[in-house]
Amino acid sequence: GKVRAPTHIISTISDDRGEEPCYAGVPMSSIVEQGYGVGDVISLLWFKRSLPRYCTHFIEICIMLCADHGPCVSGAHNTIVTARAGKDLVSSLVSGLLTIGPRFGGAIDDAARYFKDAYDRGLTPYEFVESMKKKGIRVPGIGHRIKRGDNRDKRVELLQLFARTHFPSVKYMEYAVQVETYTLSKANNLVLNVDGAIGSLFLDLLAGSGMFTKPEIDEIVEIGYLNGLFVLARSIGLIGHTFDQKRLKQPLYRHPWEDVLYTK
Ligand code: Q5B
Repeated sequence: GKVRAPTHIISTISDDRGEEPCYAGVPMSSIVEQGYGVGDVISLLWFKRSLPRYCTHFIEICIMLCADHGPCVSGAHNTIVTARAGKDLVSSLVSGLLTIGPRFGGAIDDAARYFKDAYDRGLTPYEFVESMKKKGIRVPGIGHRIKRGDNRDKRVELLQLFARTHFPSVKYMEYAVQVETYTLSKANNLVLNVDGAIGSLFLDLLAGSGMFTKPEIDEIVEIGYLNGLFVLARSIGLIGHTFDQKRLKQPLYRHPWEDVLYTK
């Protein structure tokens, strides 16, 4: 019989060999006709399945809430400086994206990993936070430059409200809130931040929706899908900052000498 030559690439999420491209087996015409949104498309292309509406709505809320946070945060700052150096859209975008990491916007996966491990092992918030301190690791998803115990992050409150209303269970988020109560007793800036809220709530989505097996959840957390939400969302804002600088015809940026401490 025929022998199939081994392929160089294996792909399982999309297929464009037919009359129309399919995302996880769903043709584009169905996506449009069924009124799917970007949350559904993310579900198909990232998780290879259609998720219930409350889950896709939650994904869309994450995207909308993380789209931008003003010009002063690391990503926007880099993008603005790059655009003002006369670089193109893609260069300006990626220079901002490259700042996303463990301190800025890229703590969602680690927040999910550490909160899941601590909750599943039955650690009290005290045991969890103090064990992290002993290891010299900052608790991912905790702490913010400007948000405080008496000036909470509205995004976190909105995500929590949505989940408490629509999710079958919010056990991981409630655990993260208990961790926050403990960290706030140490310092007023150690609030549950947007990365920690998304990380813990996505654990609740994965565990409570009934759409994922336990090994699938472990794989998603281990591979680290969730920083993708921030990367995707913040790209919207970074593209906006690029257009803004070009529209305003801003000149080359040079940091003022007065704002540098020159020392030997
Ligand atoms: N301390 C976020 O730090 C920040 C601690 C901690 C234990 C912690 C810090 C942190 C974990 C990573 C994380 C996501 C770097 C943040 C985001 C998106 C954003 C951004 C925006 C947007 C802030 C002062 C004292 C020190 C530290 C201790 C701090 N964090 N201890 N666990 N997690 N968090 N990142 O203010 O004794 O003096 O040495 O790394 O979740 O990125 O809006 O800006 O949408 O764009 O620079 O929201 O919390 O504070 O470094 O001076 O620390 O607190 O050990 O103690 P800060 P530091 P000590 S959301």
